Amino acid sequence: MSRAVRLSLAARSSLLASAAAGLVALATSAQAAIVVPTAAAASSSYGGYEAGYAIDQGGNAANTDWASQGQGAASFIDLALGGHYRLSGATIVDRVTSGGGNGAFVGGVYDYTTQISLQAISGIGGTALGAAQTFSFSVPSGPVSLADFTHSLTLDPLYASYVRYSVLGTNGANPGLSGISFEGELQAAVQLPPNLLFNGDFEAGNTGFGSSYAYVDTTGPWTLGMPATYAVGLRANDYHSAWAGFGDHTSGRGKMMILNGSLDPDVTLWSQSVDVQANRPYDFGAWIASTYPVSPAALKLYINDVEVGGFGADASGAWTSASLRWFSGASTTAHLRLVGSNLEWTGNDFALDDLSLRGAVPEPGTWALMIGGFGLVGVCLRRRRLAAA
Ligand SMILES: [Ca+2]
Ligand SMILES: [Ca+2]
Ligand SMILES: [Ca+2]
Repeated sequence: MSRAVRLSLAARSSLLASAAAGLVALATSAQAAIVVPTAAAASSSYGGYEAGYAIDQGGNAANTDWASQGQGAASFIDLALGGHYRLSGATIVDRVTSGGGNGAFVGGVYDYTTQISLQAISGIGGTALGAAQTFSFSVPSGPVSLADFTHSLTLDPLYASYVRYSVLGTNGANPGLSGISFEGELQAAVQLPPNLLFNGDFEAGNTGFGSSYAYVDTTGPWTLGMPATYAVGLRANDYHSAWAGFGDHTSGRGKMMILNGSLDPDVTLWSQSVDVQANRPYDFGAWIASTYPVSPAALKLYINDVEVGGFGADASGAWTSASLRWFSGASTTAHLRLVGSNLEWTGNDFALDDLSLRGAVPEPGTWALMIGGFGLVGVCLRRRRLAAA
């Protein structure tokens, strides 16, 4: 009996940790499995060598590389695991196409990564959690094969929902990764509250949202050359030859909203209305990247014509996240509206992806109720097991 109580307390503290991390624990299990990251975002990427190539699957995945753009030993890539895991091992494949084109094994050992670290982080683009684990490799000599780029690592158990792979040593300017997977046990399935926005990832194309910018349907070297225009596409440089060619935020290979910022204030660049519950906190999330290095965009979010807050783009090709909290008050509808507050012509060019509006995760005061509820589920399962025995 006392043992059951202790287990139950452990389960509760694990739930508390999950809740603190902004995750809702739904179930637990303990089965060792290969864990393939579900999403990746890199510190920088060469066009055609986006972060998604580090986690792609299928026949030619071992020959497709993410390559950092000139960041050398400061390069890193953040990985989402799609759940909370106890990781005991990792298999990494260094990039294999240095000296050739992406998609075919070259085996060039320039850009070879000689030291890395793996560390749990709070989310993609988030903060470090706990200690980093560091590993070193020697540059192979002579004829090379895929095996010379493949490293199997044993981890001190690394508890993580997100992992940062950091390059600490390399003999080239553009290190990267061809592939990465982990071995681990699922600790808790995680599920964020549902995204209330439709087509926030833009994968459905130019649909489900409003904009006072002019929609551009055609690719070309200058089709997004004018202010207050936008497209929904795969790469910014498909619409403006001076812009960067990085992949979308969702998968590195999907669609995003690509915009040339307006010169006029208060022009709606994106809007959508959704139903909400009264008197509840909601979190708006967005990912934004500059498509041109000059004068990064700055945006403001209005909900029901009240300014909620602002966020801005960073460097060209670098996805950064924004999170703004809004209280619904008496409202049962939220009309979200994004406008630009940088009104420059030169620069002020950017991409948006993975917009979301979600009910805020429970506040500390409501954890007790939530955990009490899970405790009851545990009691029911134990009774059923006793009855079966
Ligand atoms: Ca790959
Ligand atoms: Ca997308
Ligand atoms: Ca512009």
